[in-house]
Amino acid sequence: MVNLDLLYKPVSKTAGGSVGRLIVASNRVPVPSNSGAPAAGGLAVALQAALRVRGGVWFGWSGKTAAEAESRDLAKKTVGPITFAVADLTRRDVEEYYHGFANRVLWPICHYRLDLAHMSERCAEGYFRVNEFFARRLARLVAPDDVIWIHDYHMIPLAEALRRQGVKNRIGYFHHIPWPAPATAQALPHYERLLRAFSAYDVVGFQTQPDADNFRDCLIEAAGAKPRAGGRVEAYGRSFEVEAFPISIDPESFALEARLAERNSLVKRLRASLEGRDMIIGVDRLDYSKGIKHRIEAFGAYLEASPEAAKARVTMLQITPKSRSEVPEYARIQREVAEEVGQLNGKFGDVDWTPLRYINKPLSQSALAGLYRLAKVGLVTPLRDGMNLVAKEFVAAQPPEDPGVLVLSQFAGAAQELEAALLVNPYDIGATAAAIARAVAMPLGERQERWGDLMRVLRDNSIDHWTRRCLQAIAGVAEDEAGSSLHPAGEVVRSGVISGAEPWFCAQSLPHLRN
Ligand code: GDG
Repeated sequence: MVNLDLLYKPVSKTAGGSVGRLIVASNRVPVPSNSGAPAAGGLAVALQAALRVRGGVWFGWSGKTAAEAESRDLAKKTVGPITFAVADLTRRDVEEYYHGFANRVLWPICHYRLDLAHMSERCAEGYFRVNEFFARRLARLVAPDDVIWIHDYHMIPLAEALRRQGVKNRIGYFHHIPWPAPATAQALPHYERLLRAFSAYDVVGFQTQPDADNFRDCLIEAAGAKPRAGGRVEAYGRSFEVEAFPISIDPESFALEARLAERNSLVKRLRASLEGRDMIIGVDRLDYSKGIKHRIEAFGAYLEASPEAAKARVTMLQITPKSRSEVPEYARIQREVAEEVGQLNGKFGDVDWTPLRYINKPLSQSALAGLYRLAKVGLVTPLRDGMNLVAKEFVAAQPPEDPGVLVLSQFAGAAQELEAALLVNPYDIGATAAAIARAVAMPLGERQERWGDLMRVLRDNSIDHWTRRCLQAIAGVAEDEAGSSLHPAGEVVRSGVISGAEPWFCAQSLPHLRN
């Protein structure tokens, strides 16, 4: 078992020898419940471990609305060395910043779905306004030595807004979703304003190297940025690091959870109901980026092409908790997927066989781990995904003596690492159907070999490793000590003025952290 306290021991000390706290900011904050139930999900657990060791604050939106947000106090809860501090937003803020710009502009465009982007100047202004509001609230909590780590696309302008409040600390950002190539990214409203906002960070992290490269290309094309050694770029008068940090899970504890879940009553019920038939599993939030409709079509094509599969009554279980139902594009995909499920079952089903079992409610992580372990095939076929942790969880949950096979979209960030999966183009229904057939029929030896390779990747880059790498980079002590001492936090390269609130800031204007 990894000793998290050792992993997250502070990596930086200031000249005076004091050690800064960690401040995490994300759209949603896992404020512990009064029951004392632990945070669910690997990322929340890992961030809390880091916060526990250094002490610190987790800041974000409360998920609640209030008639007047500005005058309200932050709701705070302190558990040991961690303070959870959350702010309410007004209904208009939520509409414009969250549903409007974050979920109807940034999310679709970063997932290459320009056709689903809903441009609105009102929502764009709301997005920047709410980030200013967050910055005013957060700046009051920041002490000089603190290190700040901001998560995800809801909060891109937060560092820039903090700098305007005079915050000079080291600030890092992690983008959990893809960053598209310039030709697509240019469709973002306020494109250059967003790019400039990134330059207020000391480190900007992406899931994969192609994402980091895309981002760097955007800076070069739009701002004449200059790439420098050690992954640094100079843009908008500032030098900062752009790096790939592929997020992961804790494979050992997930494997343990899956083993223990064999005793879970839901898992037992499913096993009994399968009566020895092979099961294929899909687990996704109900989101158009996850490729659920294409996947159902591919399962249908597989059943069509493999009469033996229909005879063997191979069964697919698709677990799909609803998400963002207030956004019209999500309400539509909800209807469309339900219709596809009905059609498939109508076409292939029998009085004693429902080929596709479709569940809209969320299950416990333990049940999920146990279900992955029961499945012969994990079907993870997003049309585009920053990483996709389901792919990694499926691998970790497999029994080594009889592992299932991962069929993985080439457009998931996870495909960059999980090369031993069966990689597919999810738009190619025939090819995905063929990959399902190959996975179901794969001999034990090949399954074990592929699984061994996949597990090695997970063990080499666990969530703890990811957290430590990110924090070291943000603290500016990892690979590029010289670079960071040349350009400490807040330094303006060309003007030579060391201040986080210099004119370039004034010239323009984080299942789990988000839903
Ligand atoms: C974003 C990026 C990136 C799902 N259903 C249930 C449930 N889940 C859990 C899974 C997994 C998580 O939700 C989903 O994570 P993903 O990575 O697959 O996808 P997003 O939610 O889109 O996350 C993504 C991620 O951020 C991290 O950086 O990988 O690319 O889009 O952990 O297990 N958990 C429970 N019940 C469910 O029914 N308990």
